[in-house]
Amino acid sequence: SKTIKSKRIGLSKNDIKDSFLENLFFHIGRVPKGATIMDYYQALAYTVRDRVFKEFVTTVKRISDEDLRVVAYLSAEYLPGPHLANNLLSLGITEQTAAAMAELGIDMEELILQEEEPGLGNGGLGRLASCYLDSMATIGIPSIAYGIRYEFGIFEQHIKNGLQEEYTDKWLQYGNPWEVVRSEIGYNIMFGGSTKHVTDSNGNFTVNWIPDSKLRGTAYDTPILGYKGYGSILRLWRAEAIDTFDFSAYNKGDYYKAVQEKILSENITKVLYPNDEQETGKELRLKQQYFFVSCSLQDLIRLHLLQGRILDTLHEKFAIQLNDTHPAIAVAELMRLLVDDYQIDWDKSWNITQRCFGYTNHTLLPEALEKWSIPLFRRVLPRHLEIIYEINHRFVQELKYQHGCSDEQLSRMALIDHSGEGSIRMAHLATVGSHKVNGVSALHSELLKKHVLYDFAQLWPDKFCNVTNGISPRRFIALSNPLLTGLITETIGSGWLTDLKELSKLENMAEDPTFQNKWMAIKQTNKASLSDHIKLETGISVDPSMMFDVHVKRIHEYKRQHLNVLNILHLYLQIKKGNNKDMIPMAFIFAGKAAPGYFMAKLIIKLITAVGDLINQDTEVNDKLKVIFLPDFSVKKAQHIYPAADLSEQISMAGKEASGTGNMKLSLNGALTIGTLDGANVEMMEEIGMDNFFLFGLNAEEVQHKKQGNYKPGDHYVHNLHLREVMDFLISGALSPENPKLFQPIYEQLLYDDPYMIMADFESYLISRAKVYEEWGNQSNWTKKSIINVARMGKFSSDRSIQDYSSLIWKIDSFQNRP
Ligand code: 26Y
Repeated sequence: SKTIKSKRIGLSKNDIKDSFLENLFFHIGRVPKGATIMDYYQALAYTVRDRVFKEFVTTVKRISDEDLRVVAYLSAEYLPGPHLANNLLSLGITEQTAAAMAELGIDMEELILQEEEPGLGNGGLGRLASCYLDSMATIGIPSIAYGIRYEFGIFEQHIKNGLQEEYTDKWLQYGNPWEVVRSEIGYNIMFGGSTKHVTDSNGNFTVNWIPDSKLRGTAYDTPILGYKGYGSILRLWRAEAIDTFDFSAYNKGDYYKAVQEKILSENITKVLYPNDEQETGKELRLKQQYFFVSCSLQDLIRLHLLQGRILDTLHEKFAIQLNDTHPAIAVAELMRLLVDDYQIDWDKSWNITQRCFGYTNHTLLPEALEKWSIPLFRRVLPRHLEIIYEINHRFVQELKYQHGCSDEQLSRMALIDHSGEGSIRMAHLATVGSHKVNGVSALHSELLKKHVLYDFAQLWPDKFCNVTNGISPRRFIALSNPLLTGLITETIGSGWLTDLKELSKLENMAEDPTFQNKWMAIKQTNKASLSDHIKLETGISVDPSMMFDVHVKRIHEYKRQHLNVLNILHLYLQIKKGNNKDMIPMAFIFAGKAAPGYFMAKLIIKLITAVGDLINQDTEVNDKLKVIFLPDFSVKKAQHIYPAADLSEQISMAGKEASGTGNMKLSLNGALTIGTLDGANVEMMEEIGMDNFFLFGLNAEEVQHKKQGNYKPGDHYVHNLHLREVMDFLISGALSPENPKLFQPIYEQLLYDDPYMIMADFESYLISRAKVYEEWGNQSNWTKKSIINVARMGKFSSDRSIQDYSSLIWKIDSFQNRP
């Protein structure tokens, strides 16, 4: 990289300007006269990418020269957000690039808005993977992230008549300047068919898998640059047909059948499944998982052998992290590669496998625990089924004869669930095949050991650990909230962006009136900007002096957006009754996607928009209340919303939210939290302090206890007048005159079943909200709390999470800690 001439990748304003014009000409084939804004965006993207590549190549060389241990992060989802602004920030060239563009009469901000973000994930889990990649690159943990290059990412959400409609996400339609295709890096992937067990002439026993279809996975690389740091790579696989793939069809002269097969093989990476809980046995999804896992493991083996090493040491050179069970088939696939393809004996292969893998669990929801039916699995991966049976057999033997487990324990722990047609429990496969298993918050890790993986935690207590989630301060404050970032840096220097604990230096300022005024003014500006955005997107005017109460995340019953709605209806009814003397003007802002097949979640969106329609137009209430549903929540939109929030809604039923990360993003931007003792809220409150956090609701233990007793949601309806009024209003038809029974399913579920204990937590929510209003009344006091919230967020940097993974699980040193 030393031989690359500096001008081509120079960081001065003039070098950037020159390369921009060159790229516009040589990459896009245009001169400024006649170039479109998209042409400009692409030319700037190439200009920045060249500079990112330089850092990337330097890091790769160092890993190879020093023969360093590398993290391979396996995730079916990523949500990197737009790359351009982030790379400018990481390179430290935002200002000179803006100046270079300005000299050409171009507004850089406008170019930044042109970028389509890669929506290659559903929500928290995908975004977490991207925060971790950012942190690994920043700290200098040698890493490669593997995933799927979905042609269509998460659907685009439109709201029509208050209902969600889904449109395909064509993120690649104008090309993707951030990736390079590595046509020479590709692997053959097999599906279906049968296996043959043979003993060759030397008496060696081998298994041949005779598949009925094959395809090729090709690597598409996106370089990832850490903040003033190192390079990493996001390597995504795209499914393609193998040229000479279907001999039988060609031989029979059936050209069209062969072409048909070709098209089918490309389907594997067509589309992201938009579910983040249930996915009932979709064959294509299993194929996606196996496809990307096999490509990734074959790639790791290639890289390992390329360095002149032998496979026996694979675990010394790679720590492979499984992001939930979506890539858990890797356990069986690595065994297959070692045993069948490289003829390493079973015990040795198993030792390597277990030492390679770590497994991160992200959910306790029973419906989200992946299971694959055995007939389906056999059809797609016959050899892997045999391998899983063998792993299971040996595991059960060990439990029986070494640990004296009872039959009951055996059937609870086995990899195979024999009920019905039989199924494979992927969480068990991942747990047995890994040397470490972690949850994503302290509470979640405890509950994991107590419930979902209880028997395993008894058996192997040392295998279990916790790594509390974190977020990238670069993405979620430096990029999203430049004003606040400026004020903080002006006050405590810039070290906090790579050492978030330094934010604690802000504590001294919490009561300083001048500082408070600056802090408040920034929040006000951010709110005005969101308000403009809301007007543009929805046509609704929101007064920026209202309190912005923000509830943004996937729409799920357990996240209880409808609990929030019940409170809004309560406020509405109070105003209508004239009880609005000192009511605080509030804007309730919602955003989030619902899984397309999730009836209740979609009905909750309709409920939010119906309440909005009722309130926003009613002049008797709309100076006190506004209800907004911002369509098509994404990383890009999120960056707009977090900086403008006053209050953060983190109100899941305790025990259901594994961690949450939106909670951290909002608090880092100065919002106070109203929340339950769930997921990472618990640790946030520990850090922030009870006085600066609005806690309410049952805790996880109380929820558990109530569920086991005989919980009667109707009792709360009878005893709480406010709840009764709200529920009666919900069923009155006033929210949907054209279809008075529209919300009956929500009403009846709450009243007669209430699986998420909304009725039980309603009163406590209202009491906690009353404290919110009281505190808001004293703006200086509120601002002090806001400053304290930010000052105490140090723990929740994804840099800290990555340090924890490195020391507890991966045993990898960062570049920073090396001589
Ligand atoms: C099996 C398939 C349908 C599936 C696909 C996606 C299942 C789950 C998911 C995604 C889960 C997810 O996003 N979980 C969230 O992970 C975050 C990062 O750890 C947590 O903060 C959050 O609490 C959890 O819900």
